[in-house]
Amino acid sequence: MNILEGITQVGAIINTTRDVVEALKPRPKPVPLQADPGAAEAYKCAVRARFLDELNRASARFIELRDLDGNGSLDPIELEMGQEAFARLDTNGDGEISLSELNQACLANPNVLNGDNPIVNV
Ligand SMILES: [Ca+2]
Ligand SMILES: [Ca+2]
Repeated sequence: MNILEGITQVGAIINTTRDVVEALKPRPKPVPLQADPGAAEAYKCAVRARFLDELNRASARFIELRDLDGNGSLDPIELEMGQEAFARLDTNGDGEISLSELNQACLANPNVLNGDNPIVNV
């Protein structure tokens, strides 16, 4: 081995040692991802707002389809339901189911708009 080869080998050993030392350096531990409570709450609010918006549109459409006299609300005949069941939905007792009352009924029973006689089971 001549001097030049010796220097090259020493240089390679130094480089390898440097790489090993670098690889063995302690690394900062990754910070575990944590849920941002503010973001989670904002997401929940957005989902609820969208749900309520969809519910409101579905209820409005339901009333539109059944509102035979066009007064914007539903009476027992338009709903095809008995007085007892109707009275449970008619929370203000005015003899009509408003959009708000229908929304409340749907929130209490998500299946309220299903089927041919939708509010029977409320
Ligand atoms: Ca009506
Ligand atoms: Ca009412």
